[in-house]
Amino acid sequence: RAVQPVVIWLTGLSGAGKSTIAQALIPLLEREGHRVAWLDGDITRGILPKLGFTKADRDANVLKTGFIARTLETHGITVVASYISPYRETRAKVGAMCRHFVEVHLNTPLSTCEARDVKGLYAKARAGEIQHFTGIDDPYEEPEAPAVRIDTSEVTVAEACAQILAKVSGGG
Ligand code: GGZ
Repeated sequence: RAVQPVVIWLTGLSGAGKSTIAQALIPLLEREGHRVAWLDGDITRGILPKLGFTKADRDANVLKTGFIARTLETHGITVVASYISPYRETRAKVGAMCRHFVEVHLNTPLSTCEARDVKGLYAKARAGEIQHFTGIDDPYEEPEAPAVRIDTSEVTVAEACAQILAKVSGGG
């Protein structure tokens, strides 16, 4: 019997570990029989017209992604989406669109994300070279009741994936 598709939505600050966990999760889901599509903010943002980081642009980015996720889910594809998606209400709209939605909050502390600074963006934001950077001078509204909350400064990638898989297999 085919496994039930699911939309796994990873939200959190830049550097919280969204893309890393998404990539680690995909083969594990595939092993359980899911066909998986990965939608990542940093990649889909390149699709024209290019969106910026105002609330309107972030909402458009997230809602369009939600529509794609829902469409894929309808056709039997499990989706792993990794987006900062900073606005609670917008995430809720996406959650309501999807049939089986698992919200995962990576609540890695800002201090850890900033220390990692993989792309040097936090340094630029602190220097005022980038404006409206999430966590620095732009908001991040934490989920109130996510299916899973993971601080990637405290658990390994494998442990984080296991926690998410437990929710997926358990019906969200
Ligand atoms: C936040 C920014 C910004 C600003 C560029 N604020 O960690 P990254 O680098 O590789 O991925 C982040 C990406 C954010 O895209 P999302 O589509 O996930 O954002 S949202 O859901 O809010 O629409 C980050 C980089 O772009 N980046 N400028 N000002 N992140």
